[in-house]
Amino acid sequence: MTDTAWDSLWIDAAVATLDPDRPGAYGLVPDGAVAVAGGRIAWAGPRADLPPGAARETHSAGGGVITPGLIDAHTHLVYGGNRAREFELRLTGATYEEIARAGGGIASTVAQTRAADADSLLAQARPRLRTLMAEGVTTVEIKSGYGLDRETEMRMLRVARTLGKTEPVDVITTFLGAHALPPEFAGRPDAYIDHICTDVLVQVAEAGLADAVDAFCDTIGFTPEQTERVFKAAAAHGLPVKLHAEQLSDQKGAVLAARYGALSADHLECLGDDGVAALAAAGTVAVLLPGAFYCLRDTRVPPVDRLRAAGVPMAVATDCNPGSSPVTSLLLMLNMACVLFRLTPEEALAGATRHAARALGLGDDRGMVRAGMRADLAVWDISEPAELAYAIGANPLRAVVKDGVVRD
Ligand code: DI6
Ligand code: FE
Repeated sequence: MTDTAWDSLWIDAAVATLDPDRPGAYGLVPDGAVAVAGGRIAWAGPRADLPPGAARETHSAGGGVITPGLIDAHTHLVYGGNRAREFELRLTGATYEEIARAGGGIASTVAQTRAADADSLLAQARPRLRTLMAEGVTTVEIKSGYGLDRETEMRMLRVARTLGKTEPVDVITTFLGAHALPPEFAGRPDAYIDHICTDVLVQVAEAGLADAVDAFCDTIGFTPEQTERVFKAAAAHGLPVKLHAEQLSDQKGAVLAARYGALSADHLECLGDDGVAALAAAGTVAVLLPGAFYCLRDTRVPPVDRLRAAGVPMAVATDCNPGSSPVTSLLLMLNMACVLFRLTPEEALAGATRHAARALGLGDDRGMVRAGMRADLAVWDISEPAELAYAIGANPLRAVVKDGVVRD
């Protein structure tokens, strides 16, 4: 037999493959090995079963744990300014909805984002992205939605694409033109949706700037009818959809999203049984965002027991945004998903790997340590995977492999 030639080999690790085809929690291989070739995982399994092969480089994980690179499947991390003042207001009793209705909230970030040029947006977003990356994130989704005019929406998406090209991380972009009503369309939401569908989304799609289309279906966002028009326009351009659904009220957004075969329905604090059933039937991922729940001091917990019982895959993401979730720690979200939403640490980690990949339409490509998958790995100085969700404020990251290459 000829020995295989690998680019690199990782040993001295427990490998939390997150591969459901492997027995046991986390798909854990206690004394594992991972071989990498051509930016892909060539082999993963018990070290004792490693086929004969030679690697150009052998890396020790130091007795730690290897997981798939983390995936943050829901962020709004490109924006101008911040909303610390609004945070202060909320602490004196104003609600998120009251601030939004008074012209603050998302509208205030829209004004600051419109005023920022691409360089300024890049300079503001890059540290946020790097903070996520420092915790082992190898893929991140970034939404538009703070421009709400063609020029600024496209600028946000170009900045997101630039981040993906200039940082060793994959950026998946989502067009969120239907995030809020811009001031120039005050009182005319249907006209704004027309503008999105016939102008902005068309230009965004033709420029190849978006990988998916999202909307905010809620009392301070858009109605299900308006959302459906956006979904139809997305479908006409061959773009998959996702939805901010049931965050503040039950608008039956998840049912609508499922009807359009959405990749994900996100937030879901107010999700009803009909929504759970629809997500299960459509195979749509439920993206849980404990940072927004926590920062808004929400008391309605997403129906995790019912989602679990129905077999709906649950992802966990930061929702990194200046208003409801100024969060740049995905590890903290794993902890909050467990403590606030009662996920198990294994479910939380699957939510930031395998299910997060699926929420981005990348489930066949990443999110597991399995032969054939992209070689995106995080190497941790921990002795068991539950430590990732258990500890708060610890960052046990030892190394990151992106497309087979060790990231600096
Ligand atoms: N829900 C959210 O949590 C974010 N957007 C949305 O539709 C918040 C956006 C913001 O407050 O700036
Ligand atoms: Fe969001």
